[in-house]
Amino acid sequence: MKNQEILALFEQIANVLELKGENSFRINSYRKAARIIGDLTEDIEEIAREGKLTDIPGIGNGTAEKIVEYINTGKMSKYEEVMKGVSKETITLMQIPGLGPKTVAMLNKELGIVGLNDLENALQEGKLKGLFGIGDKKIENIIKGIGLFKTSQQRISIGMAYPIVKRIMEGLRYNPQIKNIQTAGSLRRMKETIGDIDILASGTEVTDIIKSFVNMRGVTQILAAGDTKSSVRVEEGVQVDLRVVREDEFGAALQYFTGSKEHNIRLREIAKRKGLKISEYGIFKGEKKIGGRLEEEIYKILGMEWIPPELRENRGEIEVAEEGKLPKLIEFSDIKGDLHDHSNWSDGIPTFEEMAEHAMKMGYKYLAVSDHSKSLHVANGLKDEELLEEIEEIDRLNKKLKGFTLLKATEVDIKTDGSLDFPDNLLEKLDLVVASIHSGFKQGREKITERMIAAIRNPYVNIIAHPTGRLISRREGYEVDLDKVMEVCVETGTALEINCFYDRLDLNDINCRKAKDVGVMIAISTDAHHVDQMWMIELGVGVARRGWLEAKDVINTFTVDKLKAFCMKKRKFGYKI
Ligand code: DGT
Ligand code: CA
Ligand code: CA
Ligand code: ZN
Repeated sequence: MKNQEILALFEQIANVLELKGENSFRINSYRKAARIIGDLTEDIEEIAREGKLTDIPGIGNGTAEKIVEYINTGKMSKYEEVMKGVSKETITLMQIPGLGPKTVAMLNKELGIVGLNDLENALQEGKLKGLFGIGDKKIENIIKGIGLFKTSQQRISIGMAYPIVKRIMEGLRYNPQIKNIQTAGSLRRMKETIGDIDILASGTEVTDIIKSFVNMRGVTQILAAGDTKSSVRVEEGVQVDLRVVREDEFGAALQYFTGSKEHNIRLREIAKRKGLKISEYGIFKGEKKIGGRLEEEIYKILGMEWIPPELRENRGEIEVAEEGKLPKLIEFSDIKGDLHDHSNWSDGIPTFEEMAEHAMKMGYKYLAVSDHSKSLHVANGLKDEELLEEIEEIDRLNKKLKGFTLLKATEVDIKTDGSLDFPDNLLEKLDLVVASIHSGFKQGREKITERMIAAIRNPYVNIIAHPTGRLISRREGYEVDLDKVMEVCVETGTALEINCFYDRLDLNDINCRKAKDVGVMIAISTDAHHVDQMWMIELGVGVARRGWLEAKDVINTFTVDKLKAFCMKKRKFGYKI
């Protein structure tokens, strides 16, 4: 169905004509045509085939000819003619929310602005103010529009993509025409940032499926709507691609569109060596299709185990799968509790009761209350006596809870000199101690490494939280020698955290794999400040899986007794000077 493509062409023609200052009658006729096509419920190709385009009220001979030309040749000469002499940069400018063709034309005439760079410079130099029709409010809107446009061009964190996908899948899941639906691309591989969201569906009524996709709640722009593929932009700025394939090709397409590209290239080489061919349509021996309905078939026919999507980065997974020795990756259902959470005693929102209740709902057996320590004033860190009160309060509540334990914990600050923010005789009273760096980021690699190692050597410290301090797309993190840190972690029985908060995901996948290789235990924790953030554990499990981790590598898969024993063991034996 080409309705959306044709609509977009007419809209673009109208915009460029307006930019060029053509008379408004012609411009309006293209806008009108675009609107009429947008309202059609039938496939425009079908109508054209029957020669009935001019039967549509508002579509004249000239418009009909252009539609037919596009359907037959894939080109529209009027469009190409109109676009002549207009730079891509200028077209981009018109895509910025708040900037229409008229404003862009005026900016070009008055200030010689051609593209985004020029516009940003002019804004910075305050040149826009005072131009015709441009007041403070308009300038504010343009700045906001540029921001929105830029985020729409960037990669987003997987934690931002996740809720969007959830909403989309929920919207489409109940469409009876869809047989099968799955996410693909970097999202299915749980990569920490996502360029665009890929969704794959199968079903027979392709046109209807695509129509319900482009009409979904949250769609702000239709980028393309073809016969089997459609791309839209949603209100959060990210692009979403939907491909609809045949039922018997679903597995092959899922394999292909999950990627990564590097993984797929390697698989195709292996197929070739075996005299086979794989594509998004199936796996073939000569002309004969020998599989493709299920993704598993592709891997099986190629002589290897099915490879979980998170491993598909061509980092050795194919060779290991050929030997049949892939790890049994950790799953959410292996997780028995969350070991880093904040309550309303420091800078969190929930009460202990609310935390426990939500944790039980998630199927957990325990949850650590790890509020901040006194030096972290911005986070309302607990004073010594407040920690003591917190401990008493948790003890009281635990007596009431059945089959569930709130663990007495803290996120104690590692101060700039490497000492901890609470004395040992306080830490001793806790079940579990999480320690982390929140200050002195610029101290340099050697000093920071020393600080962290000093904390790891404390017999009460069990977990180092967000070990590198990075914030995705916002902050690099401090410099730290993780090899050295890991060495001391192994020696002392101290775990490193995968902080699941969507903008941290720290440790990352590569460092997790390194940790596993040298024998460091991992904790997967959310750092939730609100119960509605506890779902992010799924993001951390994704990172762990990308780091090849199994349940046995992760301390919060342990039973509460085993976990407590893990912590006590360090106090008794693990501390070496
Ligand atoms: P992204 O969107 O940048 O986060 O990364 P992906 O991996 O989702 O990439 P995307 O959306 O461009 O394409 C989805 C998948 O489709 C990709 O992982 C593998 C497959 N694919 C796309 N283009 C090619 C290609 O040219 N060759 C191969 N082998 N696979 C491709
Ligand atoms: Ca993608
Ligand atoms: Ca894509
Ligand atoms: Zn925290």
